[in-house]
This record gives sequence, structure tokens and C-alpha cells, in this order.
Amino acid sequence: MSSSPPVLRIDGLVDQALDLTPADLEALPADHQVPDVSRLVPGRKGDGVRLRPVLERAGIAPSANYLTLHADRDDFHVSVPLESVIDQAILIYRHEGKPLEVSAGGPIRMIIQDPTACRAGELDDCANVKYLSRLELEERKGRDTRPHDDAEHEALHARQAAEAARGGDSHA
Ligand SMILES: Nc1nc2c(c(=O)[nH]1)N[C@H]1C(S)=C(S)[C@@H](COP(=O)(O)O)O[C@H]1N2
Ligand SMILES: [Mo]
Repeated sequence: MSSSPPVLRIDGLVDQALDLTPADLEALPADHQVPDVSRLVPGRKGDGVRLRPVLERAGIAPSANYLTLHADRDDFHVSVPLESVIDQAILIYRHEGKPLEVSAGGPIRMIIQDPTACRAGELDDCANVKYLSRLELEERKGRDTRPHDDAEHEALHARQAAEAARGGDSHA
């Protein structure tokens, strides 16, 4: 049985909304690609593409000030100032020639090159959104469900660990 490929939607304050598959990301020019992200961000695996050229394919409207990252899979959302993130993030879409697994945050995961510790700023570890499904450009800060305190943060990580233990790749 074949299923349709995963799609990353780019919309909001753009010239033209786009739906990009991992194959579309892979097809972007070589100088935008980041093969083996571990060379740039130690401890991370896979191949990715820089965020800016992906957003520029949709055409960034001058009024766009914030980027909101949506993960429909677990209803997780992060909204950060566009200028702070646009040249600091990579979208990972492949690992060892295969689609990035859900257990690694796939099929598409964003990572920030030099994140701060969780809750120590806008571009923190918590903003490394897994199962990225939509990039929304907005004028003002949008939806952000990052944890606010230690208890919330711990609960979120427990949910993530439980999900991973269940086998994140099952579609049940
Ligand atoms: N979709 C989604 N992305 C997410 C989360 C989440 O719960 N859902 N947790 C965030 C938080 S709080 C952290 S600290 C990092 C943890 O990912 P890592 O273990 O790969 O660093 O993922 C972030 N990305
Ligand atoms: Mo976090």
C-alpha cells in the first residue's frame, strides 16, 4: 500500500503558499544543502537544507516578522522572531539515504545551529521542532506551546519518551 508523501506547508505572509515534500527539499540547489548536519551541530544526525532558501521559495512578505513552526502530529507550536532564526536553522529531511524517522523527529525536523538551554531564550532547545508540518509567517508572535516551567517541561519530555517507547513510527 502506498501513502502520499509527507508535506511541509509554507504559508501566511508569503507571496505564494507552498507544499513541499522531502523530495522537494532534496531538490533545492546544492549550496543550500547541509549534508551530515553533525558537522555543524554536534550530536545531530541526517541531511538537511537551510531554512532561508526554503522560505524564500514561497516569497517572504515585507510585513513578516515572526515564524511560527507547527507540528500537527502532537499539537506542538513555537513562534520566534523571523530575523533571529532565518539564518540559524536547518530542516533535516533524510538520514543515511532514507526518510528521517519519526523517532528522530522526522519526516522533517528543524534544528537551530546554536540553541540556548531550554527556556533560556527565544532560540532554545525547545524550539527544535520535530515532525514539522507547517511554517507560518506572521506579523506578530503566533502560537507558542513551549513549556513555561520545569514541571511543564518535565511532563512534555515524559510524553515524548512514552511516544518514542510506543514506537513513534506506527500509524495506529
Ligand atoms: N513536535 C515536537 N517538537 C519538539 C518537542 C515536542 O514535544 N514536540 N519538544 C521540544 C523540546 S522541549 C525539546 S528540549 C527538544 C528535545 O529534542 P531532542 O531530545 O532531540 O533535543 O525537542 C523540542 N521539539
Ligand atoms: Mo525543551
